[in-house]
Amino acid sequence: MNSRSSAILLAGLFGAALALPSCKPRSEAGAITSDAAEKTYVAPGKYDEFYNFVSGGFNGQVSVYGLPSGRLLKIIPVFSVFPENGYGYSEETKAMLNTSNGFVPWDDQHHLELSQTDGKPDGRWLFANANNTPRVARINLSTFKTEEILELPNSGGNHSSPFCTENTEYIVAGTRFSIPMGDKQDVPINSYKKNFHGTVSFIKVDSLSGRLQLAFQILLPGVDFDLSHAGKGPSKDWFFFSCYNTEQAHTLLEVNASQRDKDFIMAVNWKKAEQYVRDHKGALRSTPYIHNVYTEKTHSATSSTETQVTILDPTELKDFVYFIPCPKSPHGCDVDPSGEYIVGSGKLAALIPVFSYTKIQQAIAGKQFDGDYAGIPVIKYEAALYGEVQKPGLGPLHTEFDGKGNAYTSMFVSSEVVKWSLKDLKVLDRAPTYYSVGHLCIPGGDTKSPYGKYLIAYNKITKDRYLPTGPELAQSAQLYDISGDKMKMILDFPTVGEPHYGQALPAEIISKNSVKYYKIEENGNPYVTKGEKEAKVVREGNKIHVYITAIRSHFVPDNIEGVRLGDEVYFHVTNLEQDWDIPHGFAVKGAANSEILIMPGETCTLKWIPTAIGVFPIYCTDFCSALHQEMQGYVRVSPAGSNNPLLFGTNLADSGAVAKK
Ligand code: RUQ
Ligand code: CUA
Repeated sequence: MNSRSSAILLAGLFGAALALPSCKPRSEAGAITSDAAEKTYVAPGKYDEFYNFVSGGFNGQVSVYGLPSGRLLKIIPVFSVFPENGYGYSEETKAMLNTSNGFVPWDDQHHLELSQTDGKPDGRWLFANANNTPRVARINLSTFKTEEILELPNSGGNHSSPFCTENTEYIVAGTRFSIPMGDKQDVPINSYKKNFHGTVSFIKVDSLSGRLQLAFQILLPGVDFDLSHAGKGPSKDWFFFSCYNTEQAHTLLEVNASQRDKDFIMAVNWKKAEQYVRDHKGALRSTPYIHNVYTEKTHSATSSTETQVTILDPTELKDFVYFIPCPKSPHGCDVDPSGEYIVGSGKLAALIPVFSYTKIQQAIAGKQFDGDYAGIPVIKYEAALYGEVQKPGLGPLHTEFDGKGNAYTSMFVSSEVVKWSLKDLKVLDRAPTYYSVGHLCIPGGDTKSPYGKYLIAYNKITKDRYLPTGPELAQSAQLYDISGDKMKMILDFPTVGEPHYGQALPAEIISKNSVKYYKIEENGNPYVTKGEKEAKVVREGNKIHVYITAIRSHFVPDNIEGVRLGDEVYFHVTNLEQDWDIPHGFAVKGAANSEILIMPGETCTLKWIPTAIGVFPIYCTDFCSALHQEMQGYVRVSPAGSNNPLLFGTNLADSGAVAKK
């Protein structure tokens, strides 16, 4: 069989899992153990042991589950607007979704990484990638809010992201799609080989504030960068990226990007790259990209435009980028807790190659190269290889580690998790998944210190696992107890969006720092109202600013008159509560906007452009007290030329609104 027909065959096999229900493992009944309920039951009022952060895929959000119960605790809006709390709809948060393409209300969120100190999750931040419009986000884990989104220039999509170095010095991003860049962008698609390039970006994370800054990009040949992980311990100065389409195909990649026997894992010495940047060896390229930052000082976000990026060219600057051949379109690129082993998972490969960091260093020192690829040295496969896991299963995708010398690889095509030993690369156990597993997560499973008690499989196909819900079924995760020799499935739980990667850590690392409310005296929002006496309505031309307060169970003011057709009304709602778990909501009838949900001590603004004359109800959307249904009021809208004066108040006269000034 030539390599082309074997590629087609394997591609067919890969696709077959989608087409046939036959991927259903036979031993389904035996897959669940009798003590499963006991192991996953978290009694009412008791807390889960772990937080599990799971990417939302095409919903653009991050969801938070408790483990082992699988209970959904929260959806954190990140790259998509979220009417549930007004993210992307309120004036304070709209700026978070600005990009150089304008306001982008959605993205495709695949991977998450917890910030680390000395290679362990420290519970400070969670980073998220956007695969569509290339961006990375930082979520603050004391508030569970997205605090920062940085766009990536010179990039056609960002998949191999946002993995971090062991002290969160950098997070990375890589182009999934190579594209023409710079001043030559309007080119024929079939000039791919000549004109298309990829980049990987290193984003510096400020160790105190978490602030992101695009430190440098590495200019690379036009291939597809897929996944990545940083080294650790001895390999901590290196970053490893998987790449496919080294064929440089631009059409029917299914066939045309499966031609070569091996694609690459790319090894980058980021310490050396950092030194090159310090020595001004990079080229400054002008390119606009947007940086959005949210601060709790003002409870609002601002956008700024960055204009320059430093580009390092590894065909000119030597000894910091190398390619390592890796069989058949590698996807996962995972580094074991010791930092010695780098596991590449070729989607179409019938084995799993494990590379040795020590051997890679020896190969570089001894110049054991197999020529170069687009000017970048290619290390000899055998020179970098520690060994191969033979016959692991079909369609290996991702590997996590338990910290006890074992690795766990997901097998998409054969729908199973395969446990193998890092020492002798022998397969130790297999457990079926339902069905077609993508990523895996062991709490801390990509760090120096995994908490190797549970493994979660995030599956692509649900089929018959839950009650049918029409053509679209719930997405699915499965929880395994991996504390013994054999993996035991103990829970199925549906997830929202499409789960790709997840991260988990012991709950107390985060729960002890959780913010309960914001101090009203520290609220620096320019439109804050710190007490009911300060509530007011101000006209500035056709803009009406309503400084309105919310506290159980009324608004001040709750009757407003004098608004005219043609006005823009801004309701700046301050929640005066100083107590945990008492948000108030705010909505106006007919507003082309979502409601907003205002946390205690916070100010949020809803913009409303009335489209008709009449009296419009306003009300609280969150059932906050016994008299929540009474938490309401009215805004009167008069014709454009009306002389009705601005009147506002709450309970000041029985005739309704009363002028304050
Ligand atoms: S993906 S299922 Cu990380 Cu986007 Cu592998
Ligand atoms: Cu405030 Cu309901």
